[in-house]
Amino acid sequence: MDEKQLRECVKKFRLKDCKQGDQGYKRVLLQLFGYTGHGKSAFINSCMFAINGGKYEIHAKAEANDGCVTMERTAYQLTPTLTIVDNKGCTKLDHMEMLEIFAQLGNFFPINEKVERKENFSDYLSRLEEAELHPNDTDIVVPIFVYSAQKGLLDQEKLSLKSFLQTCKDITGFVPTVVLTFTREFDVETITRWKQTFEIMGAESVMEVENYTEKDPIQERHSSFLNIINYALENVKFCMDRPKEPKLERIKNKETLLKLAKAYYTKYRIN
Ligand SMILES: Nc1nc2c(ncn2[C@@H]2O[C@H](COP(=O)(O)OP(=O)(O)OP(=O)(O)O)[C@@H](O)[C@H]2O)c(=O)[nH]1
Ligand SMILES: [Mg+2]
Repeated sequence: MDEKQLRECVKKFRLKDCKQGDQGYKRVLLQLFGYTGHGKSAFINSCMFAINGGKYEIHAKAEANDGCVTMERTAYQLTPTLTIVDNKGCTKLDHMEMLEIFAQLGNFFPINEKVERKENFSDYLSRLEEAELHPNDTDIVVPIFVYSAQKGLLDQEKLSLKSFLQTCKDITGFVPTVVLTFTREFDVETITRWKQTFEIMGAESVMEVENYTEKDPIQERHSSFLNIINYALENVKFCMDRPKEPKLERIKNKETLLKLAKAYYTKYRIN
């Protein structure tokens, strides 16, 4: 598809047009996550530019990382059906930060609200319980892992990322798409090596982009962003071919999160 067709597909996508209808879902959330500074917010600005055209604008601001005691999920509507969600990046992507992401992917933590958190099991538990006051089971969450090609991965990190990506899949039903950023300065061989690295870790789709930035908003490369969004929507269409039970999925996810959190906090004896 050319750029115009891709844009049209993205803009026209509606859940009710899926084979079995919307099955109780109202919107698709593209939930971004990854390390701080790897280009999540720039990716959102780039997607908005690619969809809406016009002039490049900053919607999602780069935030200074303050040690992550305050977490925020910020939503940006791309189309009537599609919303992209930013989060504050991880510094180490350790178990604590992974638990936070799992809860975001399960849509247990609120959007557009600041959340003060403490690093202990009872706090995590009470935040999960609080989520039940306003249970949100009408979003399909599609995970997108943003990673900078300028960085490197140790073998130990590859191992933990592998099981991390698998759990992201267990929660959402989708293997996270890996969006490789900062790719301009690298040759095809390097990008191919990155793709293989992530494929070994279980990724099914690794897509490279050079985000638009304030310094470089000019040379148009909308298709690379539209392709990623369209790929996410194709995956949603595919999974919506099967009968879905949003409420049951939420219960199953809560059990998964509780099990993971309990195992983690017991191991480190943080109650
Ligand atoms: N050259 C280049 N610069 C980029 C790219 N993506 C992001 N940047 C720049 O890198 C810096 C960090 O990008 P952000 O989008 O703020 O990173 P983030 O992942 O949102 O970081 P946190 O909000 O801290 O988690 C900004 O100055 C961006 O303009 C890219 O693909 N290429
Ligand atoms: Mg950001």
